Amino acid sequence: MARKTSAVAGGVGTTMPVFAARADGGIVVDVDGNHLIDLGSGIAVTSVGAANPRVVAAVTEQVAAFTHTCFMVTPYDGYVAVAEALNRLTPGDHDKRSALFNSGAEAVENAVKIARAWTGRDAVVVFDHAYHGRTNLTLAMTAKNKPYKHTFGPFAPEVYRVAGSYPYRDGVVDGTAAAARAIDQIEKQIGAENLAALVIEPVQGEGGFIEPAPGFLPALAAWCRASGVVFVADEVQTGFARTGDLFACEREGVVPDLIVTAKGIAGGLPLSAVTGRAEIMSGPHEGGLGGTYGGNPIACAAALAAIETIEAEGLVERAREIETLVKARLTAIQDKDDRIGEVRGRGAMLAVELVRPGGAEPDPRLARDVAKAAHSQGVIVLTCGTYGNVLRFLPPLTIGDALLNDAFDVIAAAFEEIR
Ligand code: PLZ
Repeated sequence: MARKTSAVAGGVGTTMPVFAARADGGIVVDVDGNHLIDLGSGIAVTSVGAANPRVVAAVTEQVAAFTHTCFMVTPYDGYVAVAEALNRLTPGDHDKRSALFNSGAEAVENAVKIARAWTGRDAVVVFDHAYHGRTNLTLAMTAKNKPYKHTFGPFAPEVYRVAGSYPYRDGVVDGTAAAARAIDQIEKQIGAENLAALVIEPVQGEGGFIEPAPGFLPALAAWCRASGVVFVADEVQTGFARTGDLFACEREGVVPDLIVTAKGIAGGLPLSAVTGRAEIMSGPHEGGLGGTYGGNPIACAAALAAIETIEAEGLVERAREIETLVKARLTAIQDKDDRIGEVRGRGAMLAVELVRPGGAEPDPRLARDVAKAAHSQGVIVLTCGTYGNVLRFLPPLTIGDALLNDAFDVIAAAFEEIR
């Protein structure tokens, strides 16, 4: 940590002062030989594990063959195979195309470019509590000031924020009513004819693991279709089995025009994608989309292995089993503790929102203290939320029940101790 402090820019923070030596199967081993239980998956990335044998073999083979040629110079099969897999697996059976990039933020930026090229319109709608990345355009799309936006403006124009759906806090349990509120704001303040894209996380991630009220997403998607607005699902955090569906949009049968994926797509290697309707994806002129490393062959090999693992090992079903186990543990804690305002989430994307007893006032200090206590007992947990008062749980889908139960014993004890 001393070397980190003197070598690494101070703006780059770490959750724990622990350096990893090895990781897999829900365990991170640190350089001192301590074993930590991983309920973070590197922020929802290593869903198939952090050293999945299929991924390791595929990457090893590819790295020995060639590391890079640049797909825009001399293409290679892996990129095309990943595009085919994405076109096959993402919601909807219409004709699709995909383009590959490096990070979630880069893919979100490209989804906006594609939507603007297709519609000839400028405006982009995003929601309260949204998180879409840390590049300039995606910072404009991200809601929270600190730590993301503070001192880093000015931000890209033509990004408009409207009310979302947060049943625990806004009390609107009818998703169509919440959608009507957002649509009214859009029509009054922007005008559908000026709107290129509506970009939404089907379950909000960094903003607090917020599931919208049922009906919210379908109503927005229907309005977009009727208005010629490109409906973009940001499934960077929710995608690839994380929520107990391959993609979170599937839960309500929503078929996005464009879907943005990253994180869980490639077993820990940096890869992201935009997949969508063939006609929309073909809007930009040839050469208009790209980047030196986008769809790097090693990352593509990893993605094909990760996708094979998700399908072969039934990880969608496993995410649902994790939900059952973890929700039971969390509601057992909540039954004895009125500081847990809500237990929520889907699959292996679960959270508790912490509040002051007897009300709903956010308690970020409790979230920090419980996380710290868990860390000191060797359990990696993360916090999130606009108010910093949400503890979130994102175990790898390959973790076993025994480790999960060990971890939630620690978390239950932390709630008992911290009063
Ligand atoms: N869209 C929905 O969750 C990344 C960010 C961590 P990148 N979330 C973790 C941090 O503090 O930087 C994310 C996301 C959603 C986009 C992104 C951006 O993905 O790969 O981090 O660029």
